[in-house]
Amino acid sequence: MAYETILVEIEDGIGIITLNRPEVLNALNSQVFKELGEAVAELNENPEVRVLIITGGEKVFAAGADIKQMANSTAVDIATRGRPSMKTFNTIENLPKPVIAAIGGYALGGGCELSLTADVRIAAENAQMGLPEIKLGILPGGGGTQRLPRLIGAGKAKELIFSGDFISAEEALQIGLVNKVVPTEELMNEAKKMAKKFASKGAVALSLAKSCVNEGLKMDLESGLQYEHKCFSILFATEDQKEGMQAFIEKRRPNFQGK
Ligand code: DAK
Repeated sequence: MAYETILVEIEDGIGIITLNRPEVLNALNSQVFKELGEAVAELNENPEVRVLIITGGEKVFAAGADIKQMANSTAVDIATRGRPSMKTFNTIENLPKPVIAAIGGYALGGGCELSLTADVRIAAENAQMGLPEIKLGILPGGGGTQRLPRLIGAGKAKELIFSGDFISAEEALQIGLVNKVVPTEELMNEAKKMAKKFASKGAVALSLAKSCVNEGLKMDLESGLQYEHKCFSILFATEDQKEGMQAFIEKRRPNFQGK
């Protein structure tokens, strides 16, 4: 499919989506949300693609939702037209394939919230992250008040949300907002390296492991453990489980087929 606001490539089983509105620091307008949702769904359908990377390249991830597009919206507009963007974020979060956000430069507001929908965040040394919505008289409405405290705890999340401050990649690492910080020019190589490591594993096990963590976070411990046990049992009906354990016994690398 042809897109105007994003670039989509497939490289060695990795689907790479690059936000592409550099003139406005990759601000997320309704077209970006729409195209992003479509691209993610398309890559999900493609059996060749085992892991996704979402990035804006080394210079800027995304400086948030498009303020110029949002400025004159009414409450009714937001309540009704905001749904496709929420849907895109939810689709990414619940995608059965691992998603890595590769963050260079600004990841602010909706940009930061987009990165929160990924499973893993890799930040370049030049990354600056934050939720500056409060400075615009609004609050983080793309999941920031919900996903951020679940990731880094309520206290730190409230500090970021109430102040609107930007934090450096190192600070983001310290508070657990990102998984690792890498030299800026190495951002995509590092993201691809991690993606390849994930891609070499069994797709069904990856998908169910992701589901266990995501769904488990919504449950009490006992229910989560029950859910995990069901998913664990299901994996014993896969060829990948047989292959993984046989490969261990035969002292060779497993060749997972995602079946
Ligand atoms: N929207 C529109 N344009 C933006 C933009 C944005 N978020 N960020 C930057 N730009 C544009 C600038 O207007 C400028 O365009 P021209 O003036 O050249 O036409 C160009 O990008 C370059 O920006 P600057 O000249 O400002 O560049 P600087 O290096 O001086 O400053 C900056 C960089 C990132 C510090 C600054 O641009 C900035 O503060 N940007 C705004 C950051 C921000 O407040 N972001 C939060 C936006 S609110 C939802 C989903 C998501 C959301 C809400 C609901 N639902 C699911 C319902 C999200 C809301 C938000 O993100």
